[in-house]
Amino acid sequence: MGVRTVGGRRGVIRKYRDWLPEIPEEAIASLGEGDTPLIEAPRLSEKIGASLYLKFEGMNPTASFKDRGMTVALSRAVAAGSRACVCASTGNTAAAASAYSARAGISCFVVVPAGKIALGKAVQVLAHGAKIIQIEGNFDAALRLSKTAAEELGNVSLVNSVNPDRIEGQKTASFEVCESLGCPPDALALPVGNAGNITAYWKGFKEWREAGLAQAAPRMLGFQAEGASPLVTGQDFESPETVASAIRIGAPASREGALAAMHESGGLIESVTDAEILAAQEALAHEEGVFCEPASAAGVAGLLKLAREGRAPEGVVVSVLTGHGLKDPDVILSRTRLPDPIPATFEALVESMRRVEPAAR
Ligand code: AN7
Repeated sequence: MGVRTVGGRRGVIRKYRDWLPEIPEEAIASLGEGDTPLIEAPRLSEKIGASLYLKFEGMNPTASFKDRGMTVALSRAVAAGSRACVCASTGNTAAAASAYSARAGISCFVVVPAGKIALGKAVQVLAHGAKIIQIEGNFDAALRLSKTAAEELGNVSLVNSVNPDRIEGQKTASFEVCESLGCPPDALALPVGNAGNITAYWKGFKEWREAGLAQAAPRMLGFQAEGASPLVTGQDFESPETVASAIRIGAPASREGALAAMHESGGLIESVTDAEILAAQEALAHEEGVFCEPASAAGVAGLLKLAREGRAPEGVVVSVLTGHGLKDPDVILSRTRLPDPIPATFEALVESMRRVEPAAR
């Protein structure tokens, strides 16, 4: 029998079995992913002029949305007899592949751009005992190498989102959004890097509608970081650059899926600057109490930009917060720091509390 979680979250395979490719019970590798909260965001709603909800995917077992696709990919790899998996990653795919490989009992190789993945994600890979290979090249080079490795070496599954099982698992997030709201939202805003997630959400919303569970599907609003925005400019980026390391991708593998989602839904794919991303990350943390990593704030950054330009969507809007803020401590520590210690006296405490600033800047 597949390894179960008992009580609480069932995991997306057991929850949405009929919507997914066939997976034998004994092959299921799950950590109870999915069922993440949809959190109201009243203060940001006011700024945007719509009812904004945050789908907080940082609440998954490895703290990013990747777990939804990885449970399906690893379970199917095990069912097919794979002895190992390989992936390229800007960090979160690596963390999820490492955890689900450990759960599935197979080896895991992750290929990453040297020095370019956030600290928390690298630590996760090391903790799970996966093999991390740092290359002197960017994500796009890592993906090319990983594909070739999977093709040339026997029994090694590629678990990037070019693997359709990843998209199948990730589409379950749209089902949850529809179930939580009772209907699809009017618009869904999310960050776009390799473009697997926007492809998966759109597939999920279409299937929900085709099954007769809803009449409509949301407008898909994708946002790339300006320094890594090939879907906006129409040109691949040879040296993508952004503070949002998760979406530092110059040649998205699921380009077609992303463009189809935009066109078919009457949506858009635009870019936001690093400054806008960091401001949105801070607004989410300071004003709504939700701490996500920089890339995950791109959707809210985009909505705030559209609002400033008088183009914000109306009605119910969901923004997907793809990963947890603890993944990338450096980005916070580069802007703020812990204050110096004070003497352990009441006077010093009061004096310190009187100072206006909440933390040293
Ligand atoms: C937090 O881990 O590509 O558009 O290798 O980690 O589906 O690529 C991560 C992507 C958004 C973009 N937010 O999703 C990887 C990787 C976070 C992410 C994205 C990523 P896609």
